[in-house]
Amino acid sequence: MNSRWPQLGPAPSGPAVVGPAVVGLYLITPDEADTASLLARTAPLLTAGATWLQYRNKTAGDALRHEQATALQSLCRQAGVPLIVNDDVRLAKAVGAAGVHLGEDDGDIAAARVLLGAEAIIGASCYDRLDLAAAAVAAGANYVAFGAFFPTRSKTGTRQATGDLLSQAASLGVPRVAIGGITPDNARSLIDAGADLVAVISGVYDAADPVAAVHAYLQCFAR
Ligand code: TZP
Ligand code: MG
Repeated sequence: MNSRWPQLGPAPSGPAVVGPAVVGLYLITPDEADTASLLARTAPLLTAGATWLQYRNKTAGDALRHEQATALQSLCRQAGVPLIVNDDVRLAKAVGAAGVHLGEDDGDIAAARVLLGAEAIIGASCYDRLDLAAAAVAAGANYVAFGAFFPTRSKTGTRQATGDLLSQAASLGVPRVAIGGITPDNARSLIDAGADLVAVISGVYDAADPVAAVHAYLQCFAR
């Protein structure tokens, strides 16, 4: 049983033992070169109610990524929000992040579990494929992400995911994350299809009022 994040469920390499209970907004950082600005933009969004924060920066070099991940880890610890590092399990380990998010070219999930330990949050990009999600959970992932669901300008070369993937993935017993072009206006359709978390970059960070945008996403989960 996962003691630090008990709601996440699965044994590191076995079937889920607790149902998915994490819900809400999975906020992902934009490519921001200015660390002070990144922190200033992100801090109020954590206070506003983001469930998890993912540090993602596709344009920064190693030194800047380390600086930013370290700073965000401090911010997240203060806010009580788990920080998940995109792409890089060694960076996640180095800064003491809560977990890592791995795509199909980012390394082995089982190896990440060994490096980060049983309590880490390890998520996998599964694009438009249920078989990848099943394999990820079998390897020790404790959430799976599908997308893109809608057109996005934040990533190129995305694959089109559909809502039935979210409902089919319920049997995996881990939280299901939906990503890609999600707005407060279309999030509800994905939540209704089974998304436990909606992962968002531009819908929050590019909003005229990012804190209000966080609230609008969270409102989509209200029944
Ligand atoms: N993976 C699939 S779509 C996407 C990622 C990282 C980008 C999501 O960004 P946005 O701005 O919320 O569409
Ligand atoms: Mg990746």
